[in-house]
Amino acid sequence: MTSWAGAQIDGIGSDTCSGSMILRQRNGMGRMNRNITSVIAGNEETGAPGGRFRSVNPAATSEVVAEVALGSAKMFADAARAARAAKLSWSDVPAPVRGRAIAHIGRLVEANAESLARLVTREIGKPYAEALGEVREIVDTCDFFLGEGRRLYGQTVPSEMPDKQLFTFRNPVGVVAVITAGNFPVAVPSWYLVPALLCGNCVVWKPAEYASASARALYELLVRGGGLPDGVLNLVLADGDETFAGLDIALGEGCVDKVGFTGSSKVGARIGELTGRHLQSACLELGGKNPMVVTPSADIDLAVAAALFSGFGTAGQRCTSLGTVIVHEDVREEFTGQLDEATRQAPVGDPFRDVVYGPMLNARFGRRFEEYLGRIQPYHRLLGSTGTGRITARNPREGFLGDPEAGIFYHPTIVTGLREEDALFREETFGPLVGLMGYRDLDEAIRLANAPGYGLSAAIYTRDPAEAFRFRRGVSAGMVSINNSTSGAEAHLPFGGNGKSGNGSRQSGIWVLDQFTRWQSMNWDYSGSLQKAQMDVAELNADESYRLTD
Ligand code: UN1
Repeated sequence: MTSWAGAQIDGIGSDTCSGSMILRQRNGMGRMNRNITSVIAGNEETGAPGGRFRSVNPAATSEVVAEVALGSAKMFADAARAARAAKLSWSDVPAPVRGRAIAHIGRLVEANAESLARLVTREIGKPYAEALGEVREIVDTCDFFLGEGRRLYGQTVPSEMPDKQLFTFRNPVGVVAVITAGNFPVAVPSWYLVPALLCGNCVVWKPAEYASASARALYELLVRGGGLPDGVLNLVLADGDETFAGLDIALGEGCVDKVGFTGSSKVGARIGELTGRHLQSACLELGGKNPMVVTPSADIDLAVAAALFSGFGTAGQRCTSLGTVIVHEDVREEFTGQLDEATRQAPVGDPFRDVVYGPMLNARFGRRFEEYLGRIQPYHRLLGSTGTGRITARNPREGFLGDPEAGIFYHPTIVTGLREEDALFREETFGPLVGLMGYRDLDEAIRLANAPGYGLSAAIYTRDPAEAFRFRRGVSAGMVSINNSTSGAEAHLPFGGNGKSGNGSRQSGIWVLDQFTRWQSMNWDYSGSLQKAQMDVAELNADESYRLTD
């Protein structure tokens, strides 16, 4: 078992790490760094066949959060083999005992909530309050699944013949490969890891490189809290190409039985293709271009608050972030004016202060967002800030909290005058940008809501129940909010998308159990004879010609 950290995770500014065997060094800022490695079958993989990656604080890029030793395709495949070797020992642990492991994990995460949230804020720049909420989501997930260990129900089913009984059982799938993004570096992974482990699977987890320290911290809490034997949970830090190649090898060897992936629609399609070749269906949680419809009966103040939170919270880097507001022409001017004002007033900056949002997740996301800003057309009108693009001393944001030059911060941008053919309308922009367009009747609003072809989350603001239900029925989204923002799903509802947002798989709550278990049916004949299904079945004589007479 590894001893990377004690039961308490180091928080910001802390320079102690009980029980640590990790190599440490100081950077120019005097802060303690962490050398982060993969862990396979309980062993730290200190080599870096995939190179080294520096995880920096995106709000203060001179601060190194972790030095990461990246693995290779071979390392990924080795991890899958280790998971396969541990498979029987974990699936043989009675489900209620696995449920207790989940209970302990939940308590340990709770006891480390603030340290973990601080680490998340330092590593990916999510405002601290949101990071605490993210950690809460892990605890909620554990609270939900700890009892599932005592359920994990199968059924007893009547047979069509006497002295024969039918049963169904949920079996673990075997080895689950989990590949996650870094915008929710600990909560979204827990949506996979917790139920996968509870169901009796062994896991290989490949988190985003730029969120390695947060991932490693969660790994420690899971392994220590759950008392997980070596090989049950394996952590592989690697880039996308090596991971893909490693997954290909592992699938080919029959070492991976299920893939869970959260990330872009483009990579999701590749993973779906690869798993399909191995006759598997991946659990895919992909991007979103999430619409919010504002009807004439809407409470405009509420709708503005929701658009601000879901459009710009997490710097627009949730898969559930608001993409386009579709506003009825009768209230368009009023809504636009208020959203512009609210966005101008919104505090942006240091994620440890009280801000609506902080920096981009890392430089890569800043660069990609700039490509989208390059799609702004002369006919668009931009609102919401004192500038567009990166916030700097020469391109300042009024009211910015902190030093914009220290990190990767972008102005919030509201784009009005959007057209249906615009890339900014059709594609996920994954940054602080919200589009705005008008509509005249609800059918048009629903058509526009579905037009980009995603289907993760959609919201409507209305006081008319008929409109709310027509919208629910008409939108393609897996998650619909009435008078609530597009983001902020609760941890025990089915979560997942359609179209470009996923392949219909659902995470969370009882629904995710179907991802991590396979149904097995059993029949038991104790009649002492060979009773043949469909043939040796008793017939009742029905008189179907009978009619009532007046
Ligand atoms: C994601 O961005 O991948 O509903 C998930 C929400 C969060 C989850 C977002 N609870 O916004």
